[in-house]
Amino acid sequence: MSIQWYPGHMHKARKQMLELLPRIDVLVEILDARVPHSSQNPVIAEACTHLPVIKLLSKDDLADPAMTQAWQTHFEQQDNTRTLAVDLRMPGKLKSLIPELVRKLAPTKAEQNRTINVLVAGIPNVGKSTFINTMAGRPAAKTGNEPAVTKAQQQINLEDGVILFDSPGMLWPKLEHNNTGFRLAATSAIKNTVIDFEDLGLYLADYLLPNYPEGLKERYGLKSLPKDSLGLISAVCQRRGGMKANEVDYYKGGEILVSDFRAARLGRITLETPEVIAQELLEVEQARALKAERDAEKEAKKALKKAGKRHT
Ligand SMILES: Nc1nc2c(ncn2[C@@H]2O[C@H](COP(=O)(O)OP(=O)(O)OP(=O)(O)O)[C@@H](O)[C@H]2O)c(=O)[nH]1
Ligand SMILES: [Mg+2]
Repeated sequence: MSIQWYPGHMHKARKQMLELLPRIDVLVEILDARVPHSSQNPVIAEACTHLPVIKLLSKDDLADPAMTQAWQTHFEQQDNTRTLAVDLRMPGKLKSLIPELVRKLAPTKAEQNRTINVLVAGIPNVGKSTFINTMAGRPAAKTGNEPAVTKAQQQINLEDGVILFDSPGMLWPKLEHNNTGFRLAATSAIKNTVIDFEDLGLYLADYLLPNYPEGLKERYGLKSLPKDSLGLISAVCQRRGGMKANEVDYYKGGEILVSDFRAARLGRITLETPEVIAQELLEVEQARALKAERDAEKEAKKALKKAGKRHT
């Protein structure tokens, strides 16, 4: 199964972002620390290559700390890129650090005491509006634990000569690797109504069994773990009310597992590593090359057929 979600308002948001870009000095790209690569929107990355970027890894409180460190090291190898891993709901270091970092990344404007315009962008539900509110110190933007809460651009003036532009969460028209769709669905970037929780539950079970066994054992009171994903979902159903007429309800079991993951009841978990992503990018490249080859063959056949017709 492949998950896709690209409603019309995201297309509109993309257009609005492109219109705003000439005024922007710094990009704050918010990524979900549980899926730091899968939550990077290639459309935003491509449009903003000319801008210095602060990658904020949000929901740090839910992610595996060792993996977050690995991802920060990975991202900081890129030019003009700083990273911070944070719980965006907590003002803590954010309130002083962000204006300071922004000024460092836009030194000319900072020296001339001119206003610095910052675009806050990212996929749905990643914490853009929460970040704006934390920085503003008041509930200036609407937030909510579901994707597509913000529908239009909004700007907030901070006292330090920095303007933050909030924007609607954006995905892109095609999620090329199936795992990207699963990871975005698991972390609530995709609307629940387009998710098949049976498939998503099995995907998550497959990943968690070898990578985070202790959290599963503890949450579901298991002395040893089942050998595969079907076995895990079955155990979840038996222990957490997912049986229907004495049969395992895999859809319900998937919903329970996903909900426990989302609330960090299985521990702090990250769903991807830089190494796994490097492998998946290769797979995407190979799939693209294969498709290009097939398309070329089809075109060649069509051309041959046309030429044949002309000669008869
Ligand atoms: N645990 C945790 N929750 C967070 C964090 N940041 C945001 N949230 C929660 O995530 C949910 C989504 O936050 P929003 O700020 O509305 O996300 P958004 O990116 O503006 O979402 P859209 O406008 O729908 O694109 C809310 O329930 C927030 O409370 C964080 O760092 N940790
Ligand atoms: Mg929002």
